[in-house]
Amino acid sequence: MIQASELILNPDGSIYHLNLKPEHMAQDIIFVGDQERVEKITALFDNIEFTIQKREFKTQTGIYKGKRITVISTGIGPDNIDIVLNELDALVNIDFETRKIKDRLTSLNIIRIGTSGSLQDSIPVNSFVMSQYAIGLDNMLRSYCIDKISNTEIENAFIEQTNWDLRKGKPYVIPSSKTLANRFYSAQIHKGFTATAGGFYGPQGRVLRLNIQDVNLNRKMDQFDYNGIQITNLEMETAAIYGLSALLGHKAISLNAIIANRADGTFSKNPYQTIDNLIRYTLDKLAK
Ligand code: R1P
Repeated sequence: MIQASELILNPDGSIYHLNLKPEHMAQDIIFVGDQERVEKITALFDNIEFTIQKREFKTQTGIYKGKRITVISTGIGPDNIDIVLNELDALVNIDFETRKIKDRLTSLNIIRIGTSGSLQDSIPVNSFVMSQYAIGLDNMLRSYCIDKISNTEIENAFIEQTNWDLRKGKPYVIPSSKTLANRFYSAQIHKGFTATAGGFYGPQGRVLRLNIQDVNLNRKMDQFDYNGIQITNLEMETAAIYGLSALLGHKAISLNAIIANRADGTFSKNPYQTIDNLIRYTLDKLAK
């Protein structure tokens, strides 16, 4: 039995941070960072059956072209992904009455629609990247037992090629779900290797007033090559989503709207249009 201090439920029986009960969730779940993006997606739905928000976690469940979908905002960063994925998994795989893990486990489909910065000249602003792999630079996942799911060879190549300082923790590399990658790929999307940072400024090499530990990291990441695999883009959630999904038995794919290009210094003139295009692309693939 899982103790009350470990699996925390609200007085109405909903899970602690997300405020959701099991019946509120669909099996197909879209993650976005920004809570305002939730309604941009559900505005395209045929109907919305449920809405709730607590902190940055806004959830809506409804029907798009006959398919029941939940959209949830995760806020920013891998630490939030730890909360969202553990609580979503608890909602489907732990019996809240008995506080025991269910005998039959449910596997969720998780699709992230995020914004991201490209590291390659060849991936310009306003394009889409589907993360085939992700490398977590943030350490969150290292609290779990990840040896069976992480790719040590690519991790070691990254550490060597970027002269990574292990005092920052050991990066972890996790693939997407192959099933979802096949489902969401088309010729209009770049296949990518996404780097997930644990912060927006220093951890992504941005210098405002503080000196950073490695000012050349983005350039070295941009030049990284492992048997032809190059790092395409930087954001803040994908590796954590892939890692926890793999550990918990869920399928995950991350789709990125490229709104900045860190290689040539450009920023999209119409980022909202690019995100809107990716939303429509994703919903149509999901409804098929
Ligand atoms: C940073 O501005 C945020 O934007 C990106 C990053 O991953 C981070 O969450 O994604 P979202 O637009 O989905 O939030």
